Amino acid sequence: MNLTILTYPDKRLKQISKDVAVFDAKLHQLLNEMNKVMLGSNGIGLAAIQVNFPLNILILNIPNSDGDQPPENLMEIINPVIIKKNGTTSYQEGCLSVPGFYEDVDRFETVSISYQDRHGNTKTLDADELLSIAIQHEMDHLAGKLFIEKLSYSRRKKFEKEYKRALKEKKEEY
Ligand code: Y12
Ligand code: CO
Repeated sequence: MNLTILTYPDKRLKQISKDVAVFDAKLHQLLNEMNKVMLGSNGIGLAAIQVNFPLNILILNIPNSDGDQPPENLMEIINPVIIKKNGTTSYQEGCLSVPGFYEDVDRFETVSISYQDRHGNTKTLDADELLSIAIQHEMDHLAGKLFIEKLSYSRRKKFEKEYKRALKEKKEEY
């Protein structure tokens, strides 16, 4: 399995992901490979659609206070559903599928989700702070949405201009 991260404006990122029905060795291999790609790219969260698997899977490894991401902090979240949400907050988000661009995005302050683990066991999780934001960011990917779609008209325009210029400069490097 050689996973590569899809980047904006790749249309495949717009696909709506489907629930995982089979919790087998193939799923475990995908989760393991996603973790390698995420950590290898300095990411803290990744949805399966970002590596072209339109399945309701997201992984997270929120860095601890030393900035480390030990394996025991890895969270594998399959078929998530938000069951409770509260408050509002704003955070400067980044995305491995939109490299080099960070913007403030409004989110719910806390969310509770129900999900399944890699063995199909159903669990619930109450999330706040960065974990809550990361879950909402990754769940948007599962719905085919990127964080840039939540920007105001003027910020989105600014993004498109800057991103296009960065892509052009990158092309000219080769
Ligand atoms: C809060 C907000 C957003 C999330 C979603 C997960 N986002 C990431 O993991 C983003 C990582 C990221 C890493 C990058 O690469 C490096 O820093 C080397 C990057 O690339 C550049 O900026 C060039 C962009 C994004 C969770 C919590
Ligand atoms: Co993202």
